[in-house]
Amino acid sequence: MRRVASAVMVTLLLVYVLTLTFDIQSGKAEPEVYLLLETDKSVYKLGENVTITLANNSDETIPWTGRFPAPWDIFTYPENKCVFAASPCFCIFELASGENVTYTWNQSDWYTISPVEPGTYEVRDNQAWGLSEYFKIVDAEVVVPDNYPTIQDAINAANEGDTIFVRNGTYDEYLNVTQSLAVLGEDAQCTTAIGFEIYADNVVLSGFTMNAGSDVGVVLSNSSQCNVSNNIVSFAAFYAICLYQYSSNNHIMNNRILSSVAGFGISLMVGCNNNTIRRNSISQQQAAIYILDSHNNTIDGNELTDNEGAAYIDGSFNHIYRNNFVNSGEVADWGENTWDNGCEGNYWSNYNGTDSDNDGVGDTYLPWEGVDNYPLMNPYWNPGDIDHDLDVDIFDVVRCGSAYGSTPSSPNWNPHCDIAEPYGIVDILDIVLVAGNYGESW
Ligand SMILES: [Ca+2]
Ligand SMILES: [Ca+2]
Ligand SMILES: [Ca+2]
Repeated sequence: MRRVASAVMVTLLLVYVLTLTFDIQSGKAEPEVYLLLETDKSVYKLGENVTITLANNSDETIPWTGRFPAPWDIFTYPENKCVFAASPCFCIFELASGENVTYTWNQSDWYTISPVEPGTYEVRDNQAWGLSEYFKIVDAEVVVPDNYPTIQDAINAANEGDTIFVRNGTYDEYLNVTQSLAVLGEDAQCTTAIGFEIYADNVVLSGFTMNAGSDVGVVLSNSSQCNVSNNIVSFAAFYAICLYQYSSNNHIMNNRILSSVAGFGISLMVGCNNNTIRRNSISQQQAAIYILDSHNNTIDGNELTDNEGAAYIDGSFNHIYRNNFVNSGEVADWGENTWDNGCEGNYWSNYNGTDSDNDGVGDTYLPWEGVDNYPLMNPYWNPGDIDHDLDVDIFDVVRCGSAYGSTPSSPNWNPHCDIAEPYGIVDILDIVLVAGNYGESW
């Protein structure tokens, strides 16, 4: 009875959330005018001025229709706390064709009258035009090239734990990091180096393009608890990102690895355990994933496209699931590894089995490629797509609603619905994640 009552409550809540979503969507002004909201940089040093420009690129004069008089506010992201709001920063009531207004924000929180914290911020128009731009504020002790002309000079001069912020530019340097540092490029598309060798724990490397050539893009050796994320390895002849030896508990996330001559995308060599390889995209490699004598690593949510070999694995107890292997050759698994999370495996573009119970997981030709007992019928793309049919709709909501409150021992348990922490229970946070993605399609 209690479960029925809570299911009814969840359904009511969902209807409310969905109605809200529709209201917001229908109430939103269509972008009939061509306005541009921009910041002058994507990453700022703490305390540096942020210049925000609103430009009218249309043929018509645009009047402000909403609140007086500022056309935008600044929020923390993702907390969405306002740090700068409609105060009389501009006294303008219209913007003529071809005109723009700029405002320089000194990173002061207008409510607390104190400097804001480092983090991600969003500047968003308050006239319902749907304009929004994100920027980052980093707490960097050292800026390249402002303080040092080369990245290596900055690394050598830095103290343990410092953050080095590297502005856009091409740095013809192959870098050695031998102490705990954060090295942050301004914009991965525009901050280029040859590659990085890391020989220290707790290193953060983010925001670079590695044009590695005959060198390795990023190599970690005896390095643990490092975070290598949001980088592009545009060309590496042999190894793009390589955990070479005794490097454990690292996060390798959101990197993009592009074509190479005969290379390996992400490699884990000797004694590299408990690493997380998540949401990277890897294309045109001899082998996208290569694991040698390494254990307990998690490889999930990666996009592997047009590789000669999908994965060569000579290690055990690794977890490989929710990856999309698109046109990506053979799999060789010489160890004892898990290719699913208990209910979902990977998507294989060559899988031609059938799904008789319509849960989005194939039921024939198992295990696919000799490894995957739960091959997905469609690419993995959105946690809210419970039935893996490439949209988040009422069927996904209903599946989650009927599993509400369940744990693995419950009769209505559906592991597909357990998409948000805490895992092991389908609760309101799982429902909220589905509702938050409602209406999305692939
Ligand atoms: Ca099935
Ligand atoms: Ca769906
Ligand atoms: Ca959960």
